[in-house]
Amino acid sequence: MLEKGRGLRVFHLADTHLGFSAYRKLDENGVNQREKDIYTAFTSVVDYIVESKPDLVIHAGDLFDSVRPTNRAIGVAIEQLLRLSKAEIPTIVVSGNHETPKLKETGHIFRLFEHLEYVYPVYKDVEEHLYFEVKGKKVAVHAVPHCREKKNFIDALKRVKPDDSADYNILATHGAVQSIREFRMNEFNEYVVPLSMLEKKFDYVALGHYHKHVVVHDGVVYSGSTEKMSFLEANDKKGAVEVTFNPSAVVSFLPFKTRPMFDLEPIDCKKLSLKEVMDAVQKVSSDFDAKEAIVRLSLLNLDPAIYRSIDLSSVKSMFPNAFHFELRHTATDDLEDLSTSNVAAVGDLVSEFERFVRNSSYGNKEAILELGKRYIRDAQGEEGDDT
Ligand SMILES: [Mn+2]
Repeated sequence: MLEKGRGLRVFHLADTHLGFSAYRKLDENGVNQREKDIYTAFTSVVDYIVESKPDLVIHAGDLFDSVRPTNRAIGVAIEQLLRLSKAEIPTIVVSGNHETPKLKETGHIFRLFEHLEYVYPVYKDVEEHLYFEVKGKKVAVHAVPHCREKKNFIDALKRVKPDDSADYNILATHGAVQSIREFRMNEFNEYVVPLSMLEKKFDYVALGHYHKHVVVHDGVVYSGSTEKMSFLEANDKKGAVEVTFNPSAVVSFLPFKTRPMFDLEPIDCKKLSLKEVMDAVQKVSSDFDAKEAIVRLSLLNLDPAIYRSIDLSSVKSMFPNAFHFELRHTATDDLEDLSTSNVAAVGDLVSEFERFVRNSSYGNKEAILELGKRYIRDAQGEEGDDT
């Protein structure tokens, strides 16, 4: 052992979405400012990695926001991966659903990384097993990329298992862990990772896809994204995960600074006159600091006639320092995507379901439970059973 008392250290990040852009603000060169925020978030994390020199870096997918990133996004990716390469830090980059082409002939952008020393792109529609020697220990990283066909992904997940000859076994993949709680991003091409995968006793499972940092089980972790891609993420802390093995995985989340984003408490406009609505908005705007922030305000139960008479530019002018301000309104008190779900650790799907039903106000709980459990087991038989 070269460094006594210091075990394996792995840095885990995901969902950097290079190339993502939003809103209308441009910088002095005409580049979308939100796109630059996304680059800055990734670069700050790389700054930290180069400084802290972990033994391994795992990027668990969606490095890029799209299958055909712009020259600028590709430039940022290469520049930052080169820094890791020059620092001689082995970096595994697993393909996610955003960058995986549906058609083989499109070709995969990750091919560009093939010749970067210390960089290991995993994108060929099949699992790869990468071995590293760290301080006299054998570390196996089993990486399952997003695949063009769902079946290839599931089959690859079924095949991978810990290698008994290795001191540490790490699984790295990209998808929504099967659960009643939401680990889906509601994207048309996302795949579900069967829970049975997580029972295979890997020392650590590095997940990408879900944008909020969550420890799903002991050592089964979403690092979360490095920036916020929607208002659903407004209350999330963004960053990455540092894992030390002593010998089991000890996970610490490292928050990084991102542009502030506020999804403000909605104003209930029921029975309010136009003036009262405007006064309420004025009050909200004076209650917090919108400086350089992305801000959304929702007006509930707003009479359509009143909405038509609101002067939108004067509402906007109440948030003069905001980086971006948007107003949305409904005639009811229903805002579908209003909840920012607080996802906690989950058990297996059946027990999650059971807890959910027991805590509900349904009448015939036993009948629902019996039926639901049967459906779940059937579905797991299709997707998740690796017997
Ligand atoms: Mn994804």
